Amino acid sequence: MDTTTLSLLLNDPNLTQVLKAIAFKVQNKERITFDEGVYLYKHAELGYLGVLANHIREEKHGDQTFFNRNFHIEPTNLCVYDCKFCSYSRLIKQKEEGWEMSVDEMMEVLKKYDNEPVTEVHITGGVVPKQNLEFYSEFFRRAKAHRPELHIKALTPVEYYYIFKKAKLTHFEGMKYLKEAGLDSMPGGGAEIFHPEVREKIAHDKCNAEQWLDIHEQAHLLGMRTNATMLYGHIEEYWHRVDHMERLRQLQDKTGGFQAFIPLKFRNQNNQMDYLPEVSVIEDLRNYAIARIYLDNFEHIKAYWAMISRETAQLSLNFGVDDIDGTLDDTTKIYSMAGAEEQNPKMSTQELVALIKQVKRKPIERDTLYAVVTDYTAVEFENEVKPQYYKLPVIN
Ligand code: V47
Ligand code: SF4
Repeated sequence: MDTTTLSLLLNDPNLTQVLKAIAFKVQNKERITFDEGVYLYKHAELGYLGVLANHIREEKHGDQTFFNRNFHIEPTNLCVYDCKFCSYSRLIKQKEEGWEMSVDEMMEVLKKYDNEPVTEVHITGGVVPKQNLEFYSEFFRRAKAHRPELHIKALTPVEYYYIFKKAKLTHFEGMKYLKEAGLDSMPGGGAEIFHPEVREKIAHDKCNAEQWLDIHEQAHLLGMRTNATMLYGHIEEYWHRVDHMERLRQLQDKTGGFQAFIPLKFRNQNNQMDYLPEVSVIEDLRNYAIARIYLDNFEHIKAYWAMISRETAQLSLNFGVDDIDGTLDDTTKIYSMAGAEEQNPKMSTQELVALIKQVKRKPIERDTLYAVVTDYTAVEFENEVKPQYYKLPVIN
């Protein structure tokens, strides 16, 4: 455990009083305040944040680095909403550019993985009237009947709010109905930035913060585990990020139902906010680290490699991250459309393991609920695989 580096930091005479007080809090496992969170964003440099976040990460998980074997189904890329940052959806009126799957078509995608050792299907996409409560309950029932052990992590409060309202159900009734149909857990999407000052500018017509949080709360009450995301690096200010994490921290105190926090870097291609520059990798790492420090009641901080690149995912493991999501298998279009480096994100288990081992961490395949499936620390593959990067730096 990295206590020496933290002790060295605590004795650094150049630290401001506030940074020193925060470091002591981390050492004593005390919670930092809203103002201290904002102070970190404004004043803390990368090295300092890395020491604190890595200390917390190693206290919680040692060198263990989690991933799972999953695939995505994106039932539609049409959407009734108009989020300004979204590169993925086509408004309903541009229907010719979109797809909208039937339950049979979704089952066909699911069945492609019949002989693959995947443990999770992650379902997310746009919001359309036809994909309603009955549509999803039929799909969940058929998916469970076909492959009972496959974990269904599906949809977000954005879809649920729309679906339950049309079905005239409360959030609790709707979640209960879908849980009984086979829904196991909920991914973290749709959170964006909670504060209305930002939300009204980037995602004005979908569920608001209170509705998003309430649907998660009802899911937690029903015993489901869920994730939470934050879309950062666009028009928000630092205090909006802290406000976002504060709301999550409060709900987590109440229910304990969140598993992972996943910061999502705003990517600026093919959307209505393409005039904004993207933030730097340094800012990405600072953000992971501050999330690790602020969200003391979240077990896991996840870096979504398909979005931030394999190299940044490797680096993030020293800045509080302990999970890099899954193998994906080429089934998600959300990030390639938004400008992420990889057009068809896909990594074999062997490649993921090599990526984690290269930065001297322990690769652990987990299921959705973080039960260990395989510890790859001592596993040697027959044919050595080197981490593959989508591009190599050009040196002139
Ligand atoms: O809610 C949309 C984001 C999210 C852009 O829970 C964008 O395990 C960046 O939530 N730039 C969906 N981000 C993806 C998501 C997710 C991903 C991986 C794992 C999990 C999990 C959840 O994608 C949306 C939105 O915040 N998004 N457009 C964009 N231009
Ligand atoms: Fe629709 Fe989701 Fe895109 Fe918003 S982010 S427009 S809700 S698909």
